[in-house]
Amino acid sequence: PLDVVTLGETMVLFSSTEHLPLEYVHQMQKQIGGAESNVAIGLSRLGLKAGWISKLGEDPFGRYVQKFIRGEGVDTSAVTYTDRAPTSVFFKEKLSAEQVNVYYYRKNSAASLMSADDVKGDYIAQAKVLHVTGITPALSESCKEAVFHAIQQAKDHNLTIVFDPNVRYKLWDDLDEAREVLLKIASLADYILPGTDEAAFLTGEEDYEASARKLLTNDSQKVIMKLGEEGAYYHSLEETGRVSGFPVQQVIDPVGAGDGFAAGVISQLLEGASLAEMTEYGNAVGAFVVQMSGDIEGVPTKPQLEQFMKSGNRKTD
Ligand code: KDG
Repeated sequence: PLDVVTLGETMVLFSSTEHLPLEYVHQMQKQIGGAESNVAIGLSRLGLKAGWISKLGEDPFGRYVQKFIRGEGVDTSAVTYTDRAPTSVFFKEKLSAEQVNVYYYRKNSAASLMSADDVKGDYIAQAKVLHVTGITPALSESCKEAVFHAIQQAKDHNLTIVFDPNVRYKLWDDLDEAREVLLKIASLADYILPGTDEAAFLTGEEDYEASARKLLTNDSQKVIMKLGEEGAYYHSLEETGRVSGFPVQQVIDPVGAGDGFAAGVISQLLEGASLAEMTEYGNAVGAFVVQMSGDIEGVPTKPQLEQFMKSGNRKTD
């Protein structure tokens, strides 16, 4: 049995090791990155069993991605391979610690060929939580169908659905379509985890409390909104609140913080914790991740996380 199932594309990531524009970088570090596998790996480090559904190219990078993710303890038995398209890659340009750009080489990738057929009901039924992001439906029509099929399977088998909008403007040709698709998924989710700018994009509402309210389309839904270093804000029909962020000594690489946040939230959701506790854990894992290079290299194990949370030097308002 699994605790959590997620689906999406993971790419080989080439990351520059110096603060330079990419055209001047000579050496790069080979890692992997993919929002959904980042969450699965995060959950695995926190002691939970996560499964990741995807499609990889029948090539060395495909094997590298699967071995890496499996090596982190994530179940990859639902991953399939194709020889019709390659495993995708992306490059991370670091101009400074906070200023990071990504360049994708992922059009017509192996993962973009994923379809509803790749999402098996029996596999989803093993888990308690389905995690989806707004990246997967942007990859192709068949990937979008795969996401909606996964959501339907999750509903049929009573899983809790967690949705991170992860708006990637570079991946959508039409932003109105993006908004429509992401709002549709949000309306089907139990937990929605946007950033403030994503919530503003989706609702047209700049004020974050108002946009959280607007994202709720039924009484049982909950929004946990990331406020960056300020922490996060939770909103449900019964309660709202803000949980301040954890202090970070030095930001090394902000990419992956949102995925760490999702892993922290989901780990507590599975423990039956309160919305405030879920938010607290999300903040803590997010703060941990930004202090190391790479999307997932900085995700803590459970003892590391608890030690960090106990150390206590919290930011005050
Ligand atoms: O959240 C981090 C992701 O953005 C990164 O790993 C790459 O999955 C990725 C994407 O599509 O942007």
